[in-house]
Amino acid sequence: MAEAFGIDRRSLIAGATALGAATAARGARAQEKPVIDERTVLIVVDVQNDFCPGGKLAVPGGDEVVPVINALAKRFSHVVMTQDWHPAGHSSFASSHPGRQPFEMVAMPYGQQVLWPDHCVQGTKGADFRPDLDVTPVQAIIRKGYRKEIDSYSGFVEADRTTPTGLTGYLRERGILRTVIVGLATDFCVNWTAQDAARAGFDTYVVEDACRAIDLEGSLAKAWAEMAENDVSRIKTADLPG
Ligand code: VGL
Ligand code: ZN
Repeated sequence: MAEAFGIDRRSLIAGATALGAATAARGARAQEKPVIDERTVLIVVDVQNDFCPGGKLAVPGGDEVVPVINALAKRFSHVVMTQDWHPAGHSSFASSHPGRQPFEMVAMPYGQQVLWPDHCVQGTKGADFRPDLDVTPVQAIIRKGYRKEIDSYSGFVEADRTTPTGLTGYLRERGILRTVIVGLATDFCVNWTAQDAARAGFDTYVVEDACRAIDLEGSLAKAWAEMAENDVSRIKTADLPG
């Protein structure tokens, strides 16, 4: 029933969009499938060594997204990547909180924070993009999580929910209306990046087979539910035009 309602609402708002709004406004529902044109950007989230098998915060199957993303990126004229980029001793690391273990929660001034194993430390191999990831088509790399006291899952706004990374302005200046989001991890950085993209007014799509999840205690199902509630469309690579 919820799905039937979702489709209904989507087509209603798609109709309203066709009638008027030239720019994607908050609340404007993305169409079922995106076009890939001069106003569409591919955002590749955190495809870094530490999030792949053998890395410090390995996402199961994380490396499997690489060939999928390499093929996809060739079809976009705008490609941006995000890079998790923490200083040593970052406040999201369990090692910075005596007596605490990775994957426990801790209260930060900006809210609840998962504590992670040390990962993506600036200048280390773990923070590098996967060597087989084709970075040739990439026009901009947005680094995030570089402030010691604030984490940033999102490529748009840090975890305090107020500090912008500059990505919204960059995409707006380039005339972007649609974002297609892929990478690691579905339930954390992809999720937050996608919700913020939609909130910023971009029609937003997450390509599920070009993502992999950490899935901590149901976080993946929760992430998909939150994304759906916040106007993020879930698609597959096969839904994209060739
Ligand atoms: C991420 C946890 C910590 C991610 C980054 O890229 O999803 N997850 N830092
Ligand atoms: Zn991180």
